[in-house]
Formats: sequence, structure tokens, C-alpha cells
Amino acid sequence: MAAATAFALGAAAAAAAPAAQAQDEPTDLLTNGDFANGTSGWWSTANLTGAVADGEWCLDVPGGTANAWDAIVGQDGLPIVSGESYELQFTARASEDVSVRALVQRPVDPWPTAVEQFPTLTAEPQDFSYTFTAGADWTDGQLAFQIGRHAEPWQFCLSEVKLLTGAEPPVYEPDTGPRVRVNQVAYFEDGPKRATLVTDAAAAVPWQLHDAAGALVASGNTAPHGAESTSGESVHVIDFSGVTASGEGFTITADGETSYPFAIGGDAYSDLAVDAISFYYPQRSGVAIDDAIAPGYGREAGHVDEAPNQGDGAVTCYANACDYALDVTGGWYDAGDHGKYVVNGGISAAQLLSVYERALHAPTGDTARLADGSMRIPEHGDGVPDVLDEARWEVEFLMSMQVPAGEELAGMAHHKIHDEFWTGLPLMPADDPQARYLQPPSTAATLNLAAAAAQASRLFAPYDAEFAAQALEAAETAWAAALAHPDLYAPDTSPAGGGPYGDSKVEDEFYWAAAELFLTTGEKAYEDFVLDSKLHDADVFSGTGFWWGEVAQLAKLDLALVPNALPGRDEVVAQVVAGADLYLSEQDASPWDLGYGANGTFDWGSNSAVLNRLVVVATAFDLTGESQYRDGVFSGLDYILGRNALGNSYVTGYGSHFSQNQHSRWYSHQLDPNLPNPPAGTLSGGPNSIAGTWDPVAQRWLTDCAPQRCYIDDIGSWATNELTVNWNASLAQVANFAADQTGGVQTVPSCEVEYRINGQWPSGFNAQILVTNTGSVPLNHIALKWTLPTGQSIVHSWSVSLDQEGQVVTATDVAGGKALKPGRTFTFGFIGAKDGRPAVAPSFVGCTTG
Ligand code: 9MR
Repeated sequence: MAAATAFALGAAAAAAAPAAQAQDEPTDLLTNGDFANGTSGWWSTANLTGAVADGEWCLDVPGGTANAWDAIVGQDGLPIVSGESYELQFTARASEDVSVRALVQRPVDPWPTAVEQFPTLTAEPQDFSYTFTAGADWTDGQLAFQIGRHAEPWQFCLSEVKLLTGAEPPVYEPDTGPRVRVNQVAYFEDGPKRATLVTDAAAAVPWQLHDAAGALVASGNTAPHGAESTSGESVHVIDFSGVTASGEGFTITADGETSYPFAIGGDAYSDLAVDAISFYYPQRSGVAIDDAIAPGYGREAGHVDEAPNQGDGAVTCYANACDYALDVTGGWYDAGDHGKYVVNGGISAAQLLSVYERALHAPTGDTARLADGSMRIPEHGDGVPDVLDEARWEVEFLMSMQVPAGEELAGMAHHKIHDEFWTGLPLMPADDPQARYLQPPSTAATLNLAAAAAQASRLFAPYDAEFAAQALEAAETAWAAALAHPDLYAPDTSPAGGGPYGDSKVEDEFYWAAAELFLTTGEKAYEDFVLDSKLHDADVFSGTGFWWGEVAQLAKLDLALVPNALPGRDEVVAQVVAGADLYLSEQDASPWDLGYGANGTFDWGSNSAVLNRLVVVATAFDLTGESQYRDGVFSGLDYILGRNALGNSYVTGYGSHFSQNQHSRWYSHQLDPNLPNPPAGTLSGGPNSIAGTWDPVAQRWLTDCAPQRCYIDDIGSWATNELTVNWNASLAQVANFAADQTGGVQTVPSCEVEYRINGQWPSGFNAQILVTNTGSVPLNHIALKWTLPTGQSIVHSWSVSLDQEGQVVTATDVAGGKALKPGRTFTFGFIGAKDGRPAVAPSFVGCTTG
């Protein structure tokens, strides 16, 4: 037994491999597996030549093929019986270290597999053994060794191949680690601190918290909760919120188990905030990834019209549905596939834009964290905050997907562009040989583009007026096109080669796009559309949360946080806060602090759903300053970072036991040791309670699981373990919020600011700002900071000098640069320019002292 242990699953399979207790006498289904009769019974593709010597078949494999299945040896016509367990054995070696694909499948589209493994061969012969249980009856099973996909020619040698019946059924036992489940990354010093103990004990048990040196820091008794349905476990809660110590390497011991270590305090969330956003650069299409910027992830540009790519430079419509071609080079690959999908790209770009927009307007927001030079991206030195640069990469792609002027559907956005057929794994973007096509325009894609481009426009206005204008024009063109074609629905089924992203309910997309266009332009037509939408007064927060198919919440979150003059805006704020209350109540009821899935359903990408709910809770904190919302975000992160039924952190590189084999054609380390795992800060999609109806790995292992356990860190499980641009955007938002709670702008509570708009006229306004020391000690060198609402800029000021960078204004010599005594008020003012909409005050003005 050799390489089988290289796989998480292989290890489990290997543990179960001994066939000693098999009930029936094993039968070998193969013909001439020992090559005693030359190659009789075997076939190979025409590009292979070889010979048998001493019971070993050696074949010369050509270099330069793209797919594993471009060179195959195998046997056909194998009778496979549903429910029967089999053991595939073989010995193999290679002239150099290569990874190959060994599988038993049906050789008919959609190529269902009974077992699929990726052994790494070396010059030394190795024995391999895999057990599997068939899920279907086939008369035409095929054993195949798919040995293509290597740049250089090499030699493959195979011997002693057997496919035996009567094997012991393999079992999958996930490594759930210690039964004391903790946030494996960090608890906040001043936040809630809870762990979950999996135990059958009915009564409370004692727990102890130790520091890294082993000293006892705190102790107490658990609170028994009993059976919990999402995990299928019986659990107790350990609450150590009272602990004030900080540092690394704490552990909790209870019921004879000691947790993985964790930090209290520290800057793990600042790192995570950067990593979650730096995830996007190596997802970029159409550009070479520079290894100096993303170490370990450098690669050739994908889909830039260089063979074998057919390129995205002039893409036509699938099935000749149009007579034009678009240059849709660029954007991000959606996920582990090479497709690019506008609805998902739109929400992802918007959520990254919101990372920045929140930093502008929230009291704890810190734009410095997101500044030019802060992320691992190439666009350093352009003066633009990096997170905006990254979002722009996608927004420009979204704009390129618009139907050109003069065409019948001009201004609509094509729903997606992807390969003609699904490709296999691994496959570097630059090696994809397939033809790619535009799929038909849709109303949903057009409105997602409108929303994201409108948001980009207002955020880029201070940095790049030309791009801001282009983005707004694209958004307004898209809006008009969507109004003209309000029911071009993307179907739930689509040609092979890409995901469907079907959506036949678009009132939420209309509402979101109208809200973003209103926030950017202030125009009455958009305001009216927002106010008239039936979603405006509706509760859009109960239900699943927001995701690419349900976007109304995004409108409400932005209307609540971004300064604007919408009549009745307070009601929107109240709706957001009520939504946060709902999510927190579900979280509070869970012994995992998991505010999701109590109904037993964990959707595809459940981790993103968990995090998007936390985005709502975080926004409630930004709007109210009430600590239960901030604490709710902190404890809500525990589940994602390891306090869960599997003891797994779903963020690569974070925690002691984390997801690292996410489904991806280029982060395919599990399949080919020469390729990397996903970068640190990559979120896995997470448990999917109906995963077993989707992917083959889930079908094999996850058909009978409690929802939280319907997950496997295997690259083949795309329904539970993919990475995507939209899911990482959820992580980016929550991680940046969390980072701001420790390192963000620290304002002085005893410094109160009143921001008055004393007068306004069509093109300007007069603002007066009163700064009062409400404390009992003098405040020295007060500085004020705020963000000018969209459309406003400073003309001139009195009694203070104002610096403006982007939309952020700083007043540095408040009170003449001297101390402001207790009870005293200092007043200054300025004349501002504005566009046609009414002047409104910023969301928040904070004082710092120096
Ligand atoms: O995230 C998508 C999920 O909401 C859908 O239920 C699922 C099935 O249609 O597709 C998911 O999106 C996948 C897309 O279709 C193709 N790229 C990878 C995406 C993540 O798995």
C-alpha cells in the first residue's frame, strides 16, 4: 500500500481495505490483469505504443496533451453491481514522478464514476489498492488509466492489475479532532468566548482553560444542551467569555479531551481580511499571475487567444444565436471551473465594493486597511485602494458582456461565457482547449451588472472620473435594457460546460439595481422605482439570506448605510436591524452559535449563507453601535473557523485543521503534487445537505449525514467543497468588519460632533460642524474624520483646514490645534459643492486626539 494514503479519502479507504472478512469468495473481473497473455483483453488509445515484458506492460506516453483522457489504457464491459464493494489493485511505475487518473466508470456521457483516484507514480514500482462500493448497476463498466495531461513524454508501466469483488465496504470517518470544538483561530479579547463539547454526558462536566505554557487560566462547568439536530450530536456549551487574558496557544480541556489551540486577541483577523481579498488575484482570467505577487501561484495567462486556448478575445454566441463576437477577456474565473458568470460576478464585485464602502461610512471603518498597497495585487502605486482595483477587474469584464449598440438586445448582458463541455481536473486555465461561447442575455445578469457598475461608479468617482462615467453609462444602459426586456429569464438547465445560474424571479434584481443607481445618481426615477417596489416594505430578511439569486437585501443594506436622502430611510434601517435580530435569535438558540440551517437544510455554499447573515448583523452594529451585534458577528465566526460538528476550519490556512482540497482545476494539489492547494484565506463552500444528489464523492460518502456533517474536504466534491468568487466575498466582508473591531479607527467617546447643513442651493451647500468636549479632561489636538456623501466635495472652509482624499475628509487643526476644555464647543464650517440631489450629512463623524 503506497500512494493511497496520500488522499484523505484514500486513507479511509485503505483503513477499510482488508478484504479478509469478505462474505463471498473474491472474483477478479479483469481479463489478463497479470499480462501473462501479452495485452489480450486490454485496449489503449492510438497515441500509445508499448510492449509487455516479465508481466509488466510499459507504454510510451506522448507529451503535450491537455486532458488526462487524451491517453488511456483500459478494459471494457465490466459488470458492476449496485451495493457491491470492490477492490481495485495494481502496481505501477513511471519514468518520472507523474500523477495519473485511475477510475472505474461508465464510458458514456455524463461519465459516472464508481471510483476515481489520482495516484502519483514514481520510478519505483508501487502497489495501489482502492476499495469502493458501486452505486448503480452497469453492464458496461470500464477500468481506465487516464495518463495524458503531461507536457513531456514519459513511460508508464503497469502490472498485477485486479478488480476484485467481495471487498469489505469502505467507510468514511472524518477526522473531527478533539471533541472540544473551538474557534481555532482567535477569540476577541472583549468579545464572547464559547466552545462546544460533543459528549453523551447528561450532567455538566468541568472544563479548564490553559495558556500556552500550560498554566491554568480559568475553569468552570459546561452547560448541557442535549441532542442537536444540525450536527446529529449531543453537546454542551463552554462559556469562557469572562476570560481577559490574551495571547496565542490557549486550549480548553473537558471530558478528557483537549481542544486545538487558539488565540485570544491578536491580529489574525487583519491577516484574514487581507487574504480573503488577495484570493481574487490568482482567480483572474486573461492575465499571467505573477509569482512575485502571489507566491506559489504564478501561472500563465488563461484564455488569451494562445493555443491550446481558443481565447476569450472574440467569443460568439452558442448555437449561432447572434452574429457578433465580444471581447470578454479578463474577469475572474467563477470558481474551480473556467466559466465566467455575470450574476455571480456581479454580486461578488458588489460585495468587494461594499467592503470599501462600509469602511467609508461605518464608525469603525478603516479605509487605511484597504489602501493602495494593502493587498497582494499588481496595481500598487496607482493611488486607488486595492480592494477597488480588484473589484474593477471584474466590473470591466461585466461591462464587456453587454450586447453591442445596434443589436436587438443592445445593453442587455449575456448571462455567462463558458466552455462547450465540462473539462476535467486538473486543467490549468492556459491549457483549456475547448471552444467557449456566450450564453443568451438575461434580465438578471443585466441588472446585476447595472447594480455593480453603479456602485463602482460612485466609489471610483474620486479616483478615476473617466472609468466612473463609463461604469455609470453601462449601468444606465443596462437598466434601460432590462426595463425593455424584463422577462428574459436564465434557465435552470443549460448546455454542458458551465453552471446554469438560472433565475426566473427578478424583482429583487430590479430593486437592487434601482437602489444602487439611486445612491449613485440621486435621480428621481430610481428613487420612485425603489419606493414603488413591493420589496421596499417587505421583509426580505427572513428566509435564506442573500445570495446570487436573492439580492434585495443588498439594496437595503446599502440604502441603510450609504448617506442618502431617500424619504423614509429610517424604515429601511429598522428593517436591517430587525433582520439582524432575527439572525441573532437563531444564533443564540444554537449551541454552536450557528444562526443558520435550524430547519435542517444546508444549501450549496452554506458557509457563504452563514457569513452573509453575519454581514447583516455587522451592518446592524454599524447602524446602531449596539454591542450585541458586534458580539454576534464574533461568535458567528466560530462556526466557520472550527467550532462545528466536523472540527474543521473552512478557511484554508486558518486553524489547526482546515479545508485545503477545494474543487479547482488549478489548485489541484490533491490530484497532482506539483500543483498548489488554494491560497490561504480561501473559503470552502461547506456542508450541503443534499450534496449526495449532486457530486460523485458526495454520493459515495455523504448520503446519510446530519446537515453539518454533509461535507468532505475532497477535490471531487464540488457540491460541498468548491471555492467561488461569491463565497470569498462573504468572507471578505465579515473578516474586514472583524479586523476593524480591533485595529479600526478608535474615536474618543467624550467628543461629540454635530454636523449641520445650514443652507443649500442647486449646486452647493453650507455646513457647520460643532465639536463639544463632553468629558471631564481637556482633549488635545482633536482631529475629525468623515466621508462626504456621493456627489459632494469641499470648496472652502473656515476656522479649520480640511484635507480631502477620495471622499474622506480630515480636519486636523480643530480648536486651533489646541486643547478643547471640558464643556467647551468649537465650531467650524465649509462650503461644499454638490450635484442635483439634496445635501445630506455623512453617516458618521469621528474624533481622534493626538
Ligand atoms: O453556487 C451555485 C449554487 O447556488 C447552485 O445551486 C449550483 C447548482 O446550479 O451551482 C453553484 O454554482 C456553481 C456554478 O454553477 C459553476 N461554477 C461553480 C459554482 C459553485 O459550485
